[in-house]
Amino acid sequence: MSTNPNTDDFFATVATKSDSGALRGDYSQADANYVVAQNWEGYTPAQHALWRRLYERQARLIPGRACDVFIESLKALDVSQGIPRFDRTTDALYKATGWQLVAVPGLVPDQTFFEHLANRRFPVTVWLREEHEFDYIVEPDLFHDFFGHVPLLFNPVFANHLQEYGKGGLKALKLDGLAYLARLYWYTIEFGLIQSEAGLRIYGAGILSSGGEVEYCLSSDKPRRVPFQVERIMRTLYKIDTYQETYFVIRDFEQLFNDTAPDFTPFYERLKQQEPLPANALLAGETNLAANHLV
Ligand code: HBI
Ligand code: FE
Repeated sequence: MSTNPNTDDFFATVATKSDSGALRGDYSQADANYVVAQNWEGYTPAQHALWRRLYERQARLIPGRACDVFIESLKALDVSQGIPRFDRTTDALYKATGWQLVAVPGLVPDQTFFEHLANRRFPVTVWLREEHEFDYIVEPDLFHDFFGHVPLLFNPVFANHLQEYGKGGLKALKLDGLAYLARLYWYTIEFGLIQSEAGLRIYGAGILSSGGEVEYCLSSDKPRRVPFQVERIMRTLYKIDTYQETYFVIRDFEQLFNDTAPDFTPFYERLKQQEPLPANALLAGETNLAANHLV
């Protein structure tokens, strides 16, 4: 299978987490950092066509819903016509913010994932979902990783934040705080909303790569929309198989960067003494921000 020393542990962990008990990617060619060659030439015309359809659907949904920097960066990336070449994107990205894309077979161990981020490398899965998964997929695939995550890496404040998150992840592993930091990632990088003068906007990659949640998260009256607060987020459980029950809203990317700058050691100590909050909690004194009611 693989030559990585920690592979067996990793596969054992994944087996307990995923329905199929297995990872989909081919890990046999991965190096010690789980990096592989993208092998762009290997994608079939049908896979490029599927990418174009995924892209078209999402691109149609995001005007007035995604934050401006996402929309502008996506346009500049010019990847509407087929599966992008990671090396070409890296050329542009490295110039903009010093980040690189690395190709990975799929999910990688937490430690590896954080080491990449801490070194300004973003792991992008090489395989694309299949036709029958057009609307919904559990594991991150190429479309989620690239379309959802890469555009914001062109924003310097966000790019710096994600590197700090990677360093924080390595620290959290030592402090037994991973569960708390993973909640922060989930409710920001994956499912975060941001305030704008024109109303709420999306910056979370899990939403931006989803066919249904783009509209739901902004317009539905069902979920809560709560001002961003780090320790509150770290206490809050999340759902992985339904739309989110709560979204947390940042004022701007500076807030995300600044509020996550402190040493989380005391946070973790306090959190370990507390019960987690359910995904739909609304605390006393907390504002539930109104939906956008877009038309
Ligand atoms: N691997 N490829 C990949 N992508 C992820 O988002 C990812 C991962 N491994 C671990 C991981 N995420 C988690 O540690 C974080 O989401 C907290
Ligand atoms: Fe993701």
